[in-house]
Amino acid sequence: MTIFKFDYDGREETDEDRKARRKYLCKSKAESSEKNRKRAIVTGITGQDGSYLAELLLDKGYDVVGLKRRTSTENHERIEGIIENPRFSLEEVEIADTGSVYSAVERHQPDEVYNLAAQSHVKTSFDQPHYTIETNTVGVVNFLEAIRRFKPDAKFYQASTSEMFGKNYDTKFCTDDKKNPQEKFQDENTAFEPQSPYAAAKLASHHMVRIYRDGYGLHASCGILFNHESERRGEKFVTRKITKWIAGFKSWAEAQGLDTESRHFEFDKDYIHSRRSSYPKLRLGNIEAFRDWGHAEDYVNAMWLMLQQEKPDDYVIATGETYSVHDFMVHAFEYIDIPKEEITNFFMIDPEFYRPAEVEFLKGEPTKAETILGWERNVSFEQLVHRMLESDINAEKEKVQKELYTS
Ligand code: NAP
Ligand code: F7E
Repeated sequence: MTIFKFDYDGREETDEDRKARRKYLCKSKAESSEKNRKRAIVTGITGQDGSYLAELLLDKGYDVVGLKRRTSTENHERIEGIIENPRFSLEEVEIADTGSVYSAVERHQPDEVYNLAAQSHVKTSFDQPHYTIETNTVGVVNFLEAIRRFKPDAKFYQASTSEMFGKNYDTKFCTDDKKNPQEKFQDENTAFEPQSPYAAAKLASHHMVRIYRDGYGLHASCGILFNHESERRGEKFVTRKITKWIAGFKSWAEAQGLDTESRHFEFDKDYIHSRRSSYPKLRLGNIEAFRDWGHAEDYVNAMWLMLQQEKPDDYVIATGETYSVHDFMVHAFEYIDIPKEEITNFFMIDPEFYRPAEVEFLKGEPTKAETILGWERNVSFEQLVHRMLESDINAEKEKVQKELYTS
């Protein structure tokens, strides 16, 4: 760095001197604000949560290093909005590869590390258990070790999951009323009983984080996040599968001349039923499973809040409401004016989508996060369903427009 001395040997400051002094002061101000900026590493940057979290951190003034694994073609759709941001950089790191994880932590000396990368699909974990353990457990140990060795004061966030509760739940008022889902819940004290390789791998990591926190004093926290969805949700998860199907169906119906200009189209239902064979039905597995669904934007804020606490800890992040997959479908179909009584005409059960073991019921109790972190959710269940549908319907419209222009 050039050192300017604002000492002109007794002579008056010239215009040239003044310009040089201003330039120096501006530069040193920029350098010092760069030094004061927090640096975060975010793994799983190309995923749903990684993209929302990176946006949040950039808004808060962080430098963000996004880690992605090597892919043969680019998959930057979710990070298109931030990729040009000068405070954002992208780097290839396979999290199960110890050397590349160590190197990233050693070189970047992060203040905060958010580990969101994972093989995140529960059904896939039954088909690929080894790979799931490699990514979801070995990958986490790699980061814990890297932080312990190269940046022990870095704060660490681990993406734990409600899937770890598996079959287990607690009940309010000790009634154990199985018929009333509102009586049942899971919170930080509920015992874990994982039902899939995905959940078992995440639970092993959950314990490893606690061990590094207690054993080495790392500031390492786990968010036990219940299902959270969004317009950016992966297409193999049930909510997005439903909203994408509905958008595709609506677009098809419109192409048949069955829609009006308005969002809520009217159509001759008998006609649609008779023609429906030309549009494949939505195929689903267990539609009786209950989930606690929130919006990912609200949930990434909880991740950040956890790392701003003086003490590391684990927190349940959830809405406190639960709906079945069937309920989700009812709300989603209603959006395009297909009433509850009629939806059976539009989907079918396909055993291919059943899992060897299922988690039947999830409903989180987020009181600890609300009290200690001051966390709150802003997007209701209805808003979540509508936002996902609106986004998929708009995407379908754009697709049709493009096809029109290119044909
Ligand atoms: P997601 O959309 O599936 O994103 C997962 C990310 O991990 C993707 O960027 C993926 O890269 C990356 N990844 C996968 N394997 C990797 C590897 N071996 N090395 C490096 N990167 C790898 O998942 P999400 O919904 O954002 O969830 C984020 C985290 O929260 C995950 O750990 C998930 O298990 C956990 N979680 C999610 C929920 C939920 O409801 N969304 C609830 C609880 C916990 P590609 O883009 O190349 O595939
Ligand atoms: O399934 C049932 C399925 O795959 C939800 C991940 O983000 O949340 C997610 O895991 C429910 C299950 O999410 C289909 O059997 C019925 O009961 O959307 P999902 P998930 O398994 O709850 C947790 C918290 C995570 O941590 C995970 O990373 O829906 N279901 N029919 C179906 N599920 C899928 N995928 N496809 C179907 O056709």
